[in-house]
Amino acid sequence: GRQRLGEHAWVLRGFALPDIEALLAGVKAVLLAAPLRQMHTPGGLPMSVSTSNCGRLGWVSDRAGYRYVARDPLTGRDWPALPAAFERLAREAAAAAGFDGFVPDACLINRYMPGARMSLHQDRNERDMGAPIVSVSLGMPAIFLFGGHARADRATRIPLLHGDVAVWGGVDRLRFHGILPLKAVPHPRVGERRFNLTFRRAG
Ligand code: MD5
Ligand code: FE
Repeated sequence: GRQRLGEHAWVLRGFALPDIEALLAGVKAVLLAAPLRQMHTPGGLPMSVSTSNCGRLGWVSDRAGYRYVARDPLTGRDWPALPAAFERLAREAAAAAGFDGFVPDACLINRYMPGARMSLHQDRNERDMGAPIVSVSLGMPAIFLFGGHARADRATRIPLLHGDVAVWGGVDRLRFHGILPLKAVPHPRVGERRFNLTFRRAG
């Protein structure tokens, strides 16, 4: 089913389930070439999620700020290519939410262990604000905070489960959002962790 969160924001329940094994194999392959690492906020604090990327551009954060770069600062190499299953899922999910022709050039992989969280923020480092963002949840459940256009706006709590895909664009693209601290509820296939794949048009 499709659950509408906003004018241009949808959760596609279980949309990724038919492709789960290909997605998990893709995550494994990407993380072998570009290992998970803890990024730091521009203020110097370590984030509680661990992160890597694939695609032409990857999101990084350090004392110099948030930005997209073509090379992994840890290895000095280009980020691994988007696995074919990633690209297809992102395109099909975007189309199912009304965004035809989405071709992502960046996939951020966030790994949440129990207790990890993401505080309320906006995604505003992408050049093309006309393109949607597609987010795929794998593993342990999370509670997503879907806020408004001001930080102080009340946020709705949305559970995101293994295989759910969320798509945001248009007037909903710049909403504040976050993830509450994860509870330790081991997932039978993925274990005590959650992966989130976030597909963007960054360049
Ligand atoms: C996550 N990641 O579960 C989330 C899912 C990030 C991040 O937020 O920046 O790495 S992405 C959900 C999202 C993206 C853009 C807009 C909105 C939600 N929204 O308007 O609610 O690791
Ligand atoms: Fe975000």
